[in-house]
Amino acid sequence: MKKFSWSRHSVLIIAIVATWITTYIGYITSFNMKMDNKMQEFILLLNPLSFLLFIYGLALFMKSAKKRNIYILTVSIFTSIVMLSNAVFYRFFNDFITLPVLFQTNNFGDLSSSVTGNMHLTDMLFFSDVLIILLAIRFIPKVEHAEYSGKTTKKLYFVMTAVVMMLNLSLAEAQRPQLLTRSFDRELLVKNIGAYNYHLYDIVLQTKSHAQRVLADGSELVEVSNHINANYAEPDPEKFGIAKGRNIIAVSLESVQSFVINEEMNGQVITPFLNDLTKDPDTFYFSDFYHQTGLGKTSDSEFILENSLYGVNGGAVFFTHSGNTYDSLSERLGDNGYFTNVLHANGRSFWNRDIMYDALNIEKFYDVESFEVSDENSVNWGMKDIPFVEQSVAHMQEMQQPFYSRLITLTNHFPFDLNEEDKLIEAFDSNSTTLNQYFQTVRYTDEAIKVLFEELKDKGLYDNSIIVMYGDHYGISENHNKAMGMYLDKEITPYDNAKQQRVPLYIHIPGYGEGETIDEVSGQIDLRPTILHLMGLETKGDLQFGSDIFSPDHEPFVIFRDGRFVTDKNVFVKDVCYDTVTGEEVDSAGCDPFVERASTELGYSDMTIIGDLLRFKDEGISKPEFKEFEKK
Ligand code: GP9
Ligand code: MN
Repeated sequence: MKKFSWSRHSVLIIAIVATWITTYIGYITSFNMKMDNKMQEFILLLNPLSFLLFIYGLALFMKSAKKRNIYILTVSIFTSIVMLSNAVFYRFFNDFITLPVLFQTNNFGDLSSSVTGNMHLTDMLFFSDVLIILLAIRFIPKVEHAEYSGKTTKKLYFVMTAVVMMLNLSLAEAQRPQLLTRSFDRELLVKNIGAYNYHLYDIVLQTKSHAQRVLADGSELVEVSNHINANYAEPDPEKFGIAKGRNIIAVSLESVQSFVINEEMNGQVITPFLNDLTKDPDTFYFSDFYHQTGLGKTSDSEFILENSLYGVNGGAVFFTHSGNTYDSLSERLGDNGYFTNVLHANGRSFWNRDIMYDALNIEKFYDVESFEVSDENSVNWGMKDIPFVEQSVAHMQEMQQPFYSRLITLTNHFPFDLNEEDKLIEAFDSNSTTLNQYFQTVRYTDEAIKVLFEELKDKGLYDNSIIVMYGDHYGISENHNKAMGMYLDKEITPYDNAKQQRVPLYIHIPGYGEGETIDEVSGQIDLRPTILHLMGLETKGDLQFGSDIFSPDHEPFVIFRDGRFVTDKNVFVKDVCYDTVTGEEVDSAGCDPFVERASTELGYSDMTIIGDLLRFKDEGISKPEFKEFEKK
C-alpha cells in the first residue's frame, strides 16, 4: 500500500487551495450576495471545495507528470474563465449566467457589448490561481511514478470529497429546505452549493428539458388540442366584453387563503376591506375558488394565470421550462394594444422571473430596482405592501393605457413577521407562532388593498380599470393542522386540508353594479379564459386547460397539481372520496368518473410543457416544423 505523500501531491494540493481562495475572493469582490447569518458565510466559504476536490482529483488517475500538470492547469484556466464570465455578466445583469440566457438570440447584442464594456483590469486576478499553479509546476520537482497514487489514496480522497459534498448539501438544505427541487433563485443556489455546482445543476436541468423537447412532435399537439376543444366552454354573452378596453390590474395576494374572509379571530375582524368588497355591487366574489400550485408557489400561480396550464410536477416550471413558447395572457393582451407589465419589489432573478417573463412576452418587469426601498419601509422579505401599492400606482400613472399590470404583494409571507406599528389586531393564541402571526399579516395586507383602491381613485385610474385579485397559494401548511384545529374548533382531516386550499378571487369592475358572490367550484386555471372573455377577446382554439367561470358550460371540477380534486359534490384525496357537504368519507362512485379525467388532464398539460408543443402552433419561427408535421 502506498502511503499518501504530501510532497508527491503538492501541485495538486496547491492547485485546489489556490482556486478555492481565488473563487472565494471572486465571490466577495464581484457579486453582491446578501448574507443572512454566520452559517451562510461559512457555507459560502466551503461551497467551492467539493467541486474543486472532485475535478482536480481526477488528476490522481494520470500517471505521467506532464499530462497531470497540463490537466491541472486546464482546470484552473477553465474555472477562472467561468468565474470571470459570471463577474462580467453580473455587472450588467445583476445575475448569474444560466444556459437559456446564452441561447436567447435577443440577448446576444446586449451580451457582446456588455462584455467589452464591463471588463476591468482587475479581472486578471481571476487568473491568480493559474499563475500560482504555473509557478508550482515550474519549481516543484516532478514526480514520475509508475503509479502516481495507490488505490487506497484514491479511495480515501474521493470519500473525503463525498463527505465535503454531503456536509455542504446538508448545511444548505438546513438553510433552505427543498433548495434543489424548487430552485428558487440563482443567487440562493450559488450561495449554497457554489458557482461551479450551480452551473452543473443548471446544465442538467436545461439538458433534461431540452432532450424531452426534442422527442416531441406535432402529433401530440393534435391529441391535446382535441381534448381541449372537446371541453371548450362558450362565454356567457351577457358577460363577454363587459370590461372591454379597460386597464387590468391583477393583484396576487401573497398567501391569502379563504378561511380568513368574512370571519373573525378572537372577536377581531381579519379582513375588513376584503369583507366589504365581497358585498360590493361592482364585485364578483368567488367563494369556492382554489389555488392549483405546486413547488413553484407564487411562480406557479403566475404561470397558471398567464397560460391556463398546470405547473410541472416536482419543480418550478419557471425554472425548468423558461425556454418554451407560450401563448400567455400577457402576449394576447399585448397583441391587442395593451402595455403588459409586472410590479414586484423583489430581485429580478427570483423564481427566474427575468427569463420567464421574456418567454411570456411581458413587456416590462418593475422589480426591486424600480421601487424606493429602505429599512423603514421594509419588513420580512422586503418592501411592505402599503408603500409597494402606493409606488405601484405611481408607476401606473406613467403607463400607456390600456395596461395590464400584475402586482405581487409580499408582506403576508412566511414567517409572517411584522413591525409593531403595523399590527392592527392581536395575534392568535395557538401553539403555532406561524398561524398566530398570519392573522396579523393578512390584516395588514387587507389594509394595503384598501390603500390600493384609494390610490387608484385618487389618481384617476380606478374608473377605467378592472381589478382582479386572487390568493396565490396556501400560507398555512398541513404542518399547522393542530393550530388550525384550535382556530376552527375541530379536528382537521385530509378533506379539510383539501378545502383549505381555497383562496379568494375577486373580480371588481367599477360601475358594473351587478356583482354577486359566486359559489361555483373553480380554480386559477380558469383565470386566463375568464379575463380574456371579460375583455371581449375570444379564446376558442387556444391551448388552455381552464374555462371561463362565467360560462354556463363551466364545469365545477378543480384538479390540484398533486392529483387531489374537488367537484361540486365530492373531494378526492389519496384514493378516498369525501362528500363535499358533510366532509364524510363516501362510496367512490361520485369520484370515479373524475379520477381518470384528472390524471389525463395533468398528463396533457405536462405533455404540452415538456414537449414545448405551443411552438408547433406558433406562427413565425416554428411554423416550418408544424408544416413539416402536417405533411406527414
Ligand atoms: C418572491 C415572492 C414569494 O418573489 O413571490 O414567493 P413564494 O415563496 O411565495 O413562492
Ligand atoms: Mn407566494
